Amino acid sequence: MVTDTELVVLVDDRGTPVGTADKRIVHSTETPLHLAFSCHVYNSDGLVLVTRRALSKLTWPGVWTNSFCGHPAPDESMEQAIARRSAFELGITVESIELVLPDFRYRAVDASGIVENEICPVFRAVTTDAVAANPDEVSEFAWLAPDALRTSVAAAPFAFSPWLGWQLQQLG
Ligand SMILES: [Mn+2]
Repeated sequence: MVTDTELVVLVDDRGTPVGTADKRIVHSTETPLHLAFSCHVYNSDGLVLVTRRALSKLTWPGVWTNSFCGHPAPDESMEQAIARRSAFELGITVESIELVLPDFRYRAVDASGIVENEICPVFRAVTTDAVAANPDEVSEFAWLAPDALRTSVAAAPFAFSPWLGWQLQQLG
């Protein structure tokens, strides 16, 4: 029996959990709506961390995006999922976790036709740690002034994940 299956939480239009699915097969050309989060990490200089998704990832390989994302497991809080993914993807601990876009939801199709379809509250957090990126998740990273990131995404939205562009628009 497989015991390391990573489950995602399927939700209805109101965000109510309606079941679970294996993360490895839930993302397809007909991905059902499920629960996720995005996190934007800042350092003590006020710079924001952007990351380039590993080329081995199923969805949006090689695309620059916000610091990290993830899917809370059933019975896992958002804060617990954020702590788990920040350690796993970036080797950092985050503090001062703040919910900044509670109602963010998006559907997007990547270059290979794979769909993301998530209710995806957006958080900001702070770290004082040096990033030690997990190469299975993140191939490169950079710390940017928030204004520089906004300018870059506005000028060349195709060079970034679609959800990052929409999140920055909604954050105003
Ligand atoms: Mn997803």
